[in-house]
Amino acid sequence: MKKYIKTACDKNIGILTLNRPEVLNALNREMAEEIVSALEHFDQDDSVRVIVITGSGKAFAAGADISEMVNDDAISLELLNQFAVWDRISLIKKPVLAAVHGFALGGGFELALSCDLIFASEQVQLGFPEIKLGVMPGAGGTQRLTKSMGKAKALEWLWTGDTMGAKEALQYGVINRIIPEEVLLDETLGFAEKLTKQAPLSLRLIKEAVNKAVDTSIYEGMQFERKNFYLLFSSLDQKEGMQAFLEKRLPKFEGR
Ligand code: DAK
Repeated sequence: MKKYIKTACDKNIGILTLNRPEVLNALNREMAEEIVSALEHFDQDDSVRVIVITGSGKAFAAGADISEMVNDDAISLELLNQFAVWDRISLIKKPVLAAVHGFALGGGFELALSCDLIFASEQVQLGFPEIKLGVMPGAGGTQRLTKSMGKAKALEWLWTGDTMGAKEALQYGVINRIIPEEVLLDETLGFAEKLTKQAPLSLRLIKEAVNKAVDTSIYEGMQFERKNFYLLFSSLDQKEGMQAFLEKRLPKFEGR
């Protein structure tokens, strides 16, 4: 039984709902553990092909729980080593989609940026207000925002701590789509369902190769991509996919 999140599985989609609405889903340490272990559980579950993260109430997540951090110091944080939990998110192999509404701030924005795709509502407010607390993002915010919007724009948002609206976020490639809030989750689940029909091994190896492209030179990335391309040719789904094309029928993928 989870205290701060809810999980469900429907049509091969694992749905993780942040569920601490009374504090706008502020992420405390126990909640971070719950999120990461639920993601890992979905990643291992053969009935799940795509994962969707959403927030209950008025927000996706308004950041890490400030009441929990207020008395931290550098040594207590070093000894806690709480980022080790967060780092495990980047090891999730299946596609992870974020359906983001209301506020996604600080650690909440970092959680969204750790997802592969972000679908956001029209009224979303994204940002890193850490500077207003005298700190800075620590769970990948400076890195991920800079990779997605470039140095100059990222610095502007990180230095001001201002929130970014949906249109700006879309313009700078931070989010994938803007969707009216009342249908945000349904449309995200609809897109996720489309992905559940794709070859699961291709999905995960494409994700791995694209992430490599973000982190390595084009040459290294392409070598890596090539290995994953070859690897897919040892799957049954490659045989099925190509055979189905030649037989002019829809493929039936099994993830093997
Ligand atoms: N922490 C704790 N409580 C929060 C919270 C937060 N981040 N955000 C909101 N709340 C609580 C409020 O205190 C309030 O509680 P009550 O007073 O009702 O008991 C309730 O949620 C509703 O919030 P408001 O009354 O303030 O609602 P408003 O609509 O007026 O304002 C707001 C919404 C989002 C503008 C405002 O709540 C706000 O500014 N919140 C703080 C935003 C913020 O500074 N976030 C960044 C926090 S620093 C890590 C990972 C990541 C991080 C750190 C560690 N590890 C994995 C190690 C990242 C750090 C951060 O995120």
